[in-house]
Amino acid sequence: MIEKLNKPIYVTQPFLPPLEEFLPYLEQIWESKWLTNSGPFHQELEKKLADYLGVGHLALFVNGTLALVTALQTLRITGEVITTPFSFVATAHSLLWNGIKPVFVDIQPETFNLDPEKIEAAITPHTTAIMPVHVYGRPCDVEKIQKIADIYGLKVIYDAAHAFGVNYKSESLLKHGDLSILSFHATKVFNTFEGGAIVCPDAKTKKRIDDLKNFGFADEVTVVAPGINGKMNEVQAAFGLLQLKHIDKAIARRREIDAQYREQLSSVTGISCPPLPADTTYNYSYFPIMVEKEYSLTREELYEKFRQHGIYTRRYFYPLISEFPMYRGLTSSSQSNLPVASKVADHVLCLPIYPDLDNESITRIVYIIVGRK
Ligand code: T4K
Repeated sequence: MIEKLNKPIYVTQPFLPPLEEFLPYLEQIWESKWLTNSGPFHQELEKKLADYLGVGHLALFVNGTLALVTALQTLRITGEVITTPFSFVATAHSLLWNGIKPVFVDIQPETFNLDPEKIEAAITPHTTAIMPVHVYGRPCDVEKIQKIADIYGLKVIYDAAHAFGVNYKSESLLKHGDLSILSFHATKVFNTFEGGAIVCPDAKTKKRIDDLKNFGFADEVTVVAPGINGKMNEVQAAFGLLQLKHIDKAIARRREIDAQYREQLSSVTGISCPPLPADTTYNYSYFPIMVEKEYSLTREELYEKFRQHGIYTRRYFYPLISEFPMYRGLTSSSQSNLPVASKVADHVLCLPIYPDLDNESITRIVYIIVGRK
């Protein structure tokens, strides 16, 4: 028991199926000697994931960042792209990697996502696309964003790194926009150690994506673009197939944890849990709380207190992307342009949530917040 109490608790832990279930996959790889470049497990995972997620087509990637970089190249995006400062830095980095200027727009206080009401004012003759993020897997206002994109002739690429398996109004959230990208990093709801994907609507787009992630090769002798090496290998793909068998159970446990936190934190003054998103089948990928000024500690003090007790919560996403050196010189990075994002980044704290988190650990975490420790 004492040992358990001293064990560090991280914001997340990857879900790992029993090792013995993975060995037969490895044996097949050893047998076939097919290690990468669209092997049999890769092909099977693309089909099974498209089915599971309820999307038309899906191209696997070695990670979510290269999926983002390639998504922009797929649609030949240039100039300026409107995006959010409240995300993981890879979102904006994918723009810089393509020589595109990010234009930051503020977020909504309820969803933490790009505020559609503020998008139009940021559009210039150089704007070619909008790159919103479904932060924590909570849906963006997809209808309003699409309406603006249609009026101004802009593409929409969703960074859906957190939105694996999320349905909105009974349909996959990943169907919105021109493309969506997923991350299958170890810290995500569905992981392939490292990994990612682009979700696209038709076979022709998938062919272009497949070419771009394979150096631009369209066939053995034709290179159509300066593509990257973004291919997922067979070990990752095999692991993904095994994960898929366990994913519903894993999400169900996340849902239980989410419900326990909500119940146990409901009456703590100054701590608020953003309500579950409406019309959404959620994946419970993160559990953010807002540490308000009515709480007995500041967000930083609570974060430190957790650390002293061996609990490693995270301030996702503090600092804002717009505050990093390569972005802070942009006009759109000024704090006066991003008041909501700045406030959220200063008050949010993500509590541990992952399938193996046990009830004792949840109690340990809640005790720290309610001040019994
Ligand atoms: N867009 C968005 C919106 C994203 O959030 C991300 C990634 C991307 C794009 C890019 O996708 P990828 O290229 O990564 O596929 C983590 C992840 O590295 C990153 O994938 C993720 N977002 C981001 C939100 O979180 P860190 O710096 O917080 O990771 P780290 O190493 O501190 O891990 C957090 C905790 O997880 C650790 O304290 C312990 C636990 N952990 C981590 C790893 C890697 C494990 O238990 N086992 C592990 O193997 O960025």
